[in-house]
Amino acid sequence: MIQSDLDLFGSQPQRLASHTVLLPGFVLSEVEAVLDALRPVLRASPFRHMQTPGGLRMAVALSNCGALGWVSDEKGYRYDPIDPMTGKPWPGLPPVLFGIAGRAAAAAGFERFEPDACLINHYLPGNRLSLHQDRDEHDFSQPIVSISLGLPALFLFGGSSRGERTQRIPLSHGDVLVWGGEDRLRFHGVLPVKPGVHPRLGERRINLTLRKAG
Ligand code: MD3
Ligand code: FE
Repeated sequence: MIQSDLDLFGSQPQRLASHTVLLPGFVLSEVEAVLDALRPVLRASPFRHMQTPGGLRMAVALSNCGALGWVSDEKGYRYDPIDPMTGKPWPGLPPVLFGIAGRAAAAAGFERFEPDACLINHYLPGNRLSLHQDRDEHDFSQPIVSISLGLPALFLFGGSSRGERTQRIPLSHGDVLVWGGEDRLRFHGVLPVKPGVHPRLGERRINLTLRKAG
């Protein structure tokens, strides 16, 4: 098989830091199953723009599935079992996402990852996510698994303090990124998504982050 064929199906895992692994194209063969699973989730709990505790509207729209969902409002950031938009529990975590998360985590060296939350971010061209840490989860010993779909993006991979230099890492449709251990609390963000049309998802980027929140 020639190299360009290999790239179509994803190349070898890339270790970006001691406990951070990029799995290029890890979900490419399962994208349709993932999209089929997301459709009913997003019908029940549609994308919405949340407010930051400072009163700003987040540019990135989001939803959740799983026992817990990440929410933000004037009172702060937290995980909540209830979708504030519907007053009902978040849709269940689709088995296909639970399965991918476990296999990706294991491929990156984290055994027995059992996520209970999946944050679904929706980016339009121009949308960015400013530098932050993910620290609303209960147990930082558990990794996070991220699945990127649609338009590509450059994610910013920083250090354990905000001021440290950041690396820019491209994330493409079908890529999975796993980070844990001493990388779990690194600052990170996403640069503004460049205008474009993805052949399957159109003018958007969707990122799923599977977490053990509770
Ligand atoms: C964490 N999402 O939802 S995931 C988030 O693409 C979030 O929507 C981004 O950050 C997104 O909280 C990024 C990928 C990511 C990449 C590198 C990291 C998360 C990371 C490095 C350290 C810690
Ligand atoms: Fe994050």
